[in-house]
Amino acid sequence: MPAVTRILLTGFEPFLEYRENPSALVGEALDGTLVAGARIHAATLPVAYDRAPAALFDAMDRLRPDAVILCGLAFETESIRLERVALNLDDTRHADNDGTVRRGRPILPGGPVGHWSTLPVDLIRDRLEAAGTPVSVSRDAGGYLCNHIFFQARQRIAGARLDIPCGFVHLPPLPEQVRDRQGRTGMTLLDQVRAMTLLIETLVEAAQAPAPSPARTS
Ligand code: PCA
Repeated sequence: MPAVTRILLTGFEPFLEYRENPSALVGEALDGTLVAGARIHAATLPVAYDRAPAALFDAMDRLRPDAVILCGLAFETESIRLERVALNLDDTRHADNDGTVRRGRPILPGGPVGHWSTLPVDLIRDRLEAAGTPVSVSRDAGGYLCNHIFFQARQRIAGARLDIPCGFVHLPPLPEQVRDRQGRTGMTLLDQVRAMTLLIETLVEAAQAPAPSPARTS
């Protein structure tokens, strides 16, 4: 993995009944800051199948980042949820912010079934766990906009043969968003920002680590 000095960090605008989206707020908090020597550039994407990819590609073209970290809200989770795979599939009954519903539809007909995250997912989980941050690893990012943009980003990076890590992180709701839900706590914005900072530090350090030397044969 080449050195990481410029990171594109994306979040999403509010959607459905969620009036605030912590992913955009985390981006706003980290925008312009330096984390482990890498400059963070945040962008907030529309929750719309027809508009989100153009907004992402525009930010990628302008910035030419050496890592892309995509974030969104998963209302049902209580942890920082690292996604392993982006599927070539839009599949949910929920409408996007333009009123579009997509069910059982490939994002790129004829394209690959999916793409792996190229973030060091297991290393990040271990580091967050060691720091006492609630963290989980999930197989895929669902069938809505988060999976959609994850697939689009990875497809573009793979298609252009860019050697830049890219992955998706689902964030839990804020405490005030789950106040009336029994047994739920949510996660404060400060804790989410701290968790994302540690995630970015882990990524930057992993990119700096020397490549393993070839095995000796003698
Ligand atoms: N979460 C949704 C889309 C936007 C967001 O923040 C999702 O999980 O697909």
